[in-house]
Amino acid sequence: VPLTPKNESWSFPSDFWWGVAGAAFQIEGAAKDEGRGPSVWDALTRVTNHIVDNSTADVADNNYYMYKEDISRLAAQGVKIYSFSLSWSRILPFGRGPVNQQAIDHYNDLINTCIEYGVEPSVTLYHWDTPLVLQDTYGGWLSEDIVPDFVEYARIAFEAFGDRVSKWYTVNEPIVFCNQYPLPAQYFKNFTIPNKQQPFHCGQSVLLAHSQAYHVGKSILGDHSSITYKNNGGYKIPLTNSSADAQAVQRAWDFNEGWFSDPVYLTGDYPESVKEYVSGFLRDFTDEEKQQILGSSDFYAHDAYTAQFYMAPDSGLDSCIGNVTHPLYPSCANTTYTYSAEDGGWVIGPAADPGSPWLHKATDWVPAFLKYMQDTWVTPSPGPVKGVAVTEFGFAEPFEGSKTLLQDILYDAVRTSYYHDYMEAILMAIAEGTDVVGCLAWSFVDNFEWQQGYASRFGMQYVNFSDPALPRYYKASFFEYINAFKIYGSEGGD
Ligand code: PNW
Repeated sequence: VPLTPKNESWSFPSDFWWGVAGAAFQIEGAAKDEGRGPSVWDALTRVTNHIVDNSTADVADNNYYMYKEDISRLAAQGVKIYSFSLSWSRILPFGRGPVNQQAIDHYNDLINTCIEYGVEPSVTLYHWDTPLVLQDTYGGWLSEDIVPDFVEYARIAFEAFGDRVSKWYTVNEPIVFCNQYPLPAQYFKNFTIPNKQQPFHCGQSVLLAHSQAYHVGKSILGDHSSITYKNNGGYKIPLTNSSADAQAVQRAWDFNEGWFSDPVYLTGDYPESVKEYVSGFLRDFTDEEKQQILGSSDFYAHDAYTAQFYMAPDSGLDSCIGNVTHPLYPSCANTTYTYSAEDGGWVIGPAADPGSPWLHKATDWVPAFLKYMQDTWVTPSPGPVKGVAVTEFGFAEPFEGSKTLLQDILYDAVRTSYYHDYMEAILMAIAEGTDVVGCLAWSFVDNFEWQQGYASRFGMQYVNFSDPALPRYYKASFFEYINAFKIYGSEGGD
């Protein structure tokens, strides 16, 4: 049989951008070095049993010192974009006030190293590591006092790095870090806001801070830049075709994505269902604020890992809102989470590592998911929004942590098939007319996976955390990901 090198109906558009992502707290280490101040996550790693393996990120991947090696290993594979986050408490150890020049020097060198190696640097300003002092002083994101502090931090970063960085993200997944409120009881000051209201106060501060930072960024960077924030959540599938389940799905979109996307892309304000829920405890946005929020994004960025089934709970559609059973659940919505291999005629694939029960290999759903985001927030937006980007996607190989042979660890068959199928799904979506503009794989190395510590691994490179040298090794999934662009990209194979 003659070889057909690729599916002829699929290809990445020539301006499709792609790369890999990581985040400061999860990889940097050097927690007390070169003037870095503590963040809330340094504190959370000291709360007994808050992290499953009671580990800290004091060293993590030691990327603060190994960034040159890390960047060269990405360049060696032909990776186009390296997306990383800045540590706010490294740049501003007290959250505001004096700038730590060593941090600016560090990130300058990191960015310059990327450019030397032909890798485009891309920056997220905030990936969950609030300077601890701001949490203690006014409750972090629970208070609107954070807005001017965040905007000033953003201005400092745009001015320092904006000449070399053109793709910026203000905040990573407000759905996740806002639903982490309330933080562990008694640990931080009690700010007297009832638990179920806290996520919405956080979300309000986020929308104000993001949108103001967006406008400051545009005025500094100009129009060649793009700035957005990263939303998060799975594709939502009704468990049955009942109207109650359809309503539950809509509520879930509203209380997850719509909570942040409707204001930014559609109306300047929350979805009606959210407005109704928060009325009485959250102030309304002013008209000027709505104007500032609407249109504060250049493309739709979504961390689109997975899909979930939703159904109407017996206890009523509002019963799950604000019910945070696990701080990393993105959703306070009215959902019952089912993940049988087959349900309602729809398939959701194997679960990831037991430490990440929210994550299933639901790649069959990706074309519908991407089209949903385009049809719901991109196309109807009054402003110019350049398509949908998958700014994180990845998988925790089941039981990878219990493997002992390096050769078995590096053969990450489930993660590899996840990337294989996911890249096909993106190509299919593009062929069907969805404007998918780029993607970033999570993550380029094993790292500190928040409450899972080092017990859950998302890396396309293995890191041996018991060796002080922290050696990196490419896993099979890394090659699988790269191959998609060699086969279907405009740059050709090699
Ligand atoms: C992302 N969910 O979080 C984060 O941005 C990363 O820092 C993290 O390491 C990565 O995913 C893997 O967990 C998510 O419940 C948290 O759907 C929760 C969900 C998705 C992503």
